[in-house]
Amino acid sequence: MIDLHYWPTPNGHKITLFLEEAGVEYRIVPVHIGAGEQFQPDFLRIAPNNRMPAIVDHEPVGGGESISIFESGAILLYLADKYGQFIGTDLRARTETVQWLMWQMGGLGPMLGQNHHFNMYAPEKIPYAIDRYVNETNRLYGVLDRRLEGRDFITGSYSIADMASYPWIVPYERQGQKLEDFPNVQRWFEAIRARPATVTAYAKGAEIGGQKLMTEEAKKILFGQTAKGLG
Ligand SMILES: N[C@@H](CCC(=O)N[C@@H](CS)C(=O)NCC(=O)O)C(=O)O
Repeated sequence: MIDLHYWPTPNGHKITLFLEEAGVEYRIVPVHIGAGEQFQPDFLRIAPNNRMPAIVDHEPVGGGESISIFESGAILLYLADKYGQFIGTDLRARTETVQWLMWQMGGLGPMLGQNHHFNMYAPEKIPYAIDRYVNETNRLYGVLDRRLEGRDFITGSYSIADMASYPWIVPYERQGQKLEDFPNVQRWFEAIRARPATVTAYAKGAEIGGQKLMTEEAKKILFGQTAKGLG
């Protein structure tokens, strides 16, 4: 049994996409990040970066104590290795999956996250910051579109690289992008959206909390953090 510490955001959805595809038994432990639950000591013990998702695997391969993991890319790799699915098996194919997973973790996720921040949440509209991240989003969509030319999925067959990337494309309108400008991304997006596991993963997310409007209280918690804690 796997405990998934989760809130329905793009990084959270990555993990339910995997668990639903693989048919793994898991239990969702909600971490209401807008209410500050990511600062609970029990959660910080498994996720010291005060960010979800995190998992605890109570039945690791080979037995022994439970293993806890934070960082969605590390979780996807762990699960892909454990269940032997959604990752290339020979050296070249595995390296390709890992490289595109890291592209999502180091580029697509952080840049689109800043796009959301400056477009939707920043108290002042700073044109330089908005342009910077909308343009970078556009560039990254272009990279993904070229990669998907002649391929059904990022590495050929459906993998953890797709599961990491898809949830970040879901809010494409809020990111100032049009899918028609990226026909390969559009085809890929529709194909993943129609997968039964994707439908179930997002339905479970909606049951937990959905994408509620960000309250002023939540903004203070999420955007006022320093090394000393909340500002
Ligand atoms: N690099 C991390 C990022 C996770 C992340 O940013 N999670 C956000 C929600 S999408 C969060 O938990 N935020 C809580 C906070 O900002 O305090 C990962 O991929 O797991």
